Amino acid sequence: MTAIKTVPLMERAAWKALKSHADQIRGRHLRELFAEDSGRGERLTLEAAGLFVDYSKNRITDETLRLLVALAEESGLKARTEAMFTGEKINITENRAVLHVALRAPKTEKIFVDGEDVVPGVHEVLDKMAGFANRIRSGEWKGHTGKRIKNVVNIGIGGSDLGPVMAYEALKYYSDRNLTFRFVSNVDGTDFAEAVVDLDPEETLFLVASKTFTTLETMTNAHTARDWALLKLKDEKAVAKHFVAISTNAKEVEKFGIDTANMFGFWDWVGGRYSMDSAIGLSTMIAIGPENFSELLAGFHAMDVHFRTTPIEKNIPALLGLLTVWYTEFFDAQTQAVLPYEQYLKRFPAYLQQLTMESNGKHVTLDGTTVDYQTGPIYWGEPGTNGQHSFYQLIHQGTRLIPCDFIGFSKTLNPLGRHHDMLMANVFAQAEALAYGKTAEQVKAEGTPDWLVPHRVFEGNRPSNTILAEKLTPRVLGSLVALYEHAVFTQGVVWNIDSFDQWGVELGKVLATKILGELEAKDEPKLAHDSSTTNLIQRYRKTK
Ligand code: G6Q
Repeated sequence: MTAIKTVPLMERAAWKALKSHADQIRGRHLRELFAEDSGRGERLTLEAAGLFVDYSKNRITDETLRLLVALAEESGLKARTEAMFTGEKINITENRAVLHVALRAPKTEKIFVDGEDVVPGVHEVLDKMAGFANRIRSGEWKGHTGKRIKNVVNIGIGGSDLGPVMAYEALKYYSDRNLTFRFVSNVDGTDFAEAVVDLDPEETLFLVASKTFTTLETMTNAHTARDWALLKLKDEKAVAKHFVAISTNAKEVEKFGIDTANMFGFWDWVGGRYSMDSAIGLSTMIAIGPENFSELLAGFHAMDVHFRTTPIEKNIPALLGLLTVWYTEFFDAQTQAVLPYEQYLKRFPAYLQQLTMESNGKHVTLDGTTVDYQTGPIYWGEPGTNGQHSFYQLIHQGTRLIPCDFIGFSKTLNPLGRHHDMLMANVFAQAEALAYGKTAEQVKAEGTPDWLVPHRVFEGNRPSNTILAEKLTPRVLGSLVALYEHAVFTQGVVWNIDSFDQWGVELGKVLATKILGELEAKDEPKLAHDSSTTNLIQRYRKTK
């Protein structure tokens, strides 16, 4: 990759300036910042790719923004962005390009990896997926016994599961309701057992989604699915009609017994957590149809173009990424809440957890030096208004600073009386209350007895972004996911880490293997663990 000269974070001029600037800002209240500038709520907003973002309720001034932009520039954000978009191997620890942006590039674009334009291959797979999805949706594709496919079960884990589940739930409104979709990820047999409990193998299609096609959980579930299907279908030939693979590993797919004609490929430059718009999205395409899937890709692409071409000060993903850096480094924020006021986005926070935490949960810089600052915060959340009745208490009155992203829509997909206005009233009220709080004077003026006043005071000054779109459509979902993808990228550039490897996940893939042998051994195994692990293994062996 291009050698981009990176000065250690804390030695960058903009960082030093931000550090002393933060000392002044910490003492300022959002109430004052709004009072000083009546246009703040209109000025500190941006709009692109179908999303309107109000970032005025952040503990920032124009000077903060100027310094954060300077930090991004000094960190080489623009050059690193170009390196990603042009297929340089920016995932240095795996020596891979990082090209999820190619998955949604129009046919006319050219993106080269090792001298080869990857865009035609992307569209070839998309066309193949569309042909297949249409055959399932129309009933043309029949199961082994001639019955129509009514159930689609995606078997995958991590990046091969979270995107498909999230997208299916998010876009359920647009899905074919004659088809049932299930998602099996956990190696806990309960996951598989419950997913198929009411399904007929003759009408069920399994999508085995695994980039490597070696992941223990997925392969175990896929073999169990094969046994389950063959128990009724009683003919090996049935596998071809009831199993397709989504993978980069044709050899392993063949070994499993899936005809590679029924394999949908992708490439090593697509990271698992960045793969929902690759063939990994086949379940999404079957659910919502190829046209809606193209809309989803168009939304991703619109945000890609915005991110690549817009100056940092007007660039939504860059600014949101920088704000996360601001709170993580200078306000000790440990977490970031994502609060969609949209029931269809119920899996969005879980999806984002992987995207953000697997990407930026790193402790060394690109050159292997241990960082002397914080990196990726913990992302979490639940849909509103549910969360308001549980954990919001801590956000309002707890001792920690938790920046929040509120996500809402002007129009609901399910208009029912006053429901939607009530929902949206809560978004605006929560963000306002977090920013403004309630002073002791206000509480007293309400007639609260003195002893109760401290309990009812809300400090306020709690930052949030509000992201609004007109309606939850496939296109808007694409823009929203791409917004977070590029915000995460921006953070990673400032922190100078590899946002695209996942050695922690790789570790998990091998850790259990040794112990599995010990759990299953017929004779008492010789255990060489610590006394706690040994004791637990022995207890399990006795009681299993
Ligand atoms: C994603 C991670 C991880 C991965 C799963 C599944 O970025 O690498 O979540 O997606 O471990 O891997 P396979 O698709 O290879 O089965």
